[in-house]
Amino acid sequence: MTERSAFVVVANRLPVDEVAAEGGREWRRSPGGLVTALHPVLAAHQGTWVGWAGGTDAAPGPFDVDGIHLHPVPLSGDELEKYYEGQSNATIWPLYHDAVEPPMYKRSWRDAYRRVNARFADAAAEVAADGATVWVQDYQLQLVPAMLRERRPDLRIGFFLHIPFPSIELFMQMPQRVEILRGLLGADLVGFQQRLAAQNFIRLARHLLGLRYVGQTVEVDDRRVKAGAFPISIDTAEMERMGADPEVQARAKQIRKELGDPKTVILGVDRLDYTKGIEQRLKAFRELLAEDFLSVPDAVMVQVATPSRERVEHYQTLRVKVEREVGRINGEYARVGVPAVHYLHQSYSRAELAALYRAADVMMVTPLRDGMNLVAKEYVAARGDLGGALVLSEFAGAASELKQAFLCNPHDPDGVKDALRRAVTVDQVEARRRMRIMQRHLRSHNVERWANTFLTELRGEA
Ligand code: GDG
Repeated sequence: MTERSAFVVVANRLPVDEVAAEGGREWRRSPGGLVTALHPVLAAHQGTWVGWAGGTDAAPGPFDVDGIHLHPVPLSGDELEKYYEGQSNATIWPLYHDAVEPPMYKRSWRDAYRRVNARFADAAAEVAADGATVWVQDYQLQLVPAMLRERRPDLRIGFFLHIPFPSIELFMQMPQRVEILRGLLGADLVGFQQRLAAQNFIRLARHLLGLRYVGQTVEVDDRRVKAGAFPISIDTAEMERMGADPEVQARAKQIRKELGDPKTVILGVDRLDYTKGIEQRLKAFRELLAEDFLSVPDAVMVQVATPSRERVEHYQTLRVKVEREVGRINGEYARVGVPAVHYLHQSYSRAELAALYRAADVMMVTPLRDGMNLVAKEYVAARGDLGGALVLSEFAGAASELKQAFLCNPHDPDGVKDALRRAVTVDQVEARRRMRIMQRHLRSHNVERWANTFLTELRGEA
């Protein structure tokens, strides 16, 4: 029988990657804030992480990495297409991001989502010890809390949504709306990035199911379900260390040199996703070039667009649109040997990202809607030199905390241009002042605090 744990994390992916090693392949912990934050809690409780290991061959049996038990859940090729690419990423993802692309609804996707969520709930029920705390993560697994409660009423169940939670009007589109809401209400504590999202959820419970609520607590079947805002963060100390690393700094210098030592380097780093506002920022850059406010080679833009969800149609269309815009800008404004936009549809190491952050005079984070946006926080933390300026969309969760950024409405092209103009021309004293305040905030509000706050509240110790 599997060893049972007092603390269990359930997430779509396991926090490990399979890498080539001497004598075959082995599992390594993947970099990422969530696993960094949860590792100490998992290690202290002989905790287990339940998730998909990647791949659609038979899943490996349970194994340990760095003191954490990993419990793989298998997915078939058909399930990957319907549960993950379909219901999770072509229905729920666009709907929860204000339907900036139209959500697609399919019965077979919903069926697969239900089937896979039940499998995750079975696995969690199997590995959780009596009275264990189980923390379910994100939009792929919204049915798991209720399914798990049905199997194991003794558990303390938390759920955290990493993406926005939409208004009632939008949520009501979803054919599976009652099932999803009931799924989430299976938890004792439902966490969101923003207060507004928690409010949307509570009001929805009244609107759709007629449930009573007092403050942030909904009453359902003689139980109380609490909703709250728990804005996620980064491992600030780690990003500060990376930014201060002499090798990273040397690489940052080299990057600037390779770019032709321009006066102004403008940077974007995102998964290639239609919520991230990549086209909007390219357009702002193009118009400032057209107006001669910026000119090549004095100013160049670097856009890292990490490949993402490449089999989902909206992502294929987006790629074509972004690449067309990059081509247009370079066609009009590049010189031989000096592109205006350096477009990189590739993945990079964390150290290379840190070097890019250190090399950038202006970081543009312009999502149309984003739960939080960790790139904005990473950029600030990497700038121990107090250099650089952050342009940030009001529609990113991060905007509620990073108030000293140059905030803009990404739906308003003049607003984006204005923020970029101000970030490019800000005087040093003012720029350093803004950076310093944001860094102070991130030092106290790091991902460890996020996890502790959520878990303290979940265990009723708050
Ligand atoms: C979801 C929500 C919320 C990017 N390219 C590379 C790379 N990255 C890293 C970044 C950052 C992370 O990926 C992206 O996090 P974001 O928060 O910016 O965005 P999502 O992926 O959409 O995340 C979001 C988040 O969940 C957490 O709750 O903030 O709102 O949408 O850490 O640095 N990392 C590496 N190579 C790359 O090329 N190594």
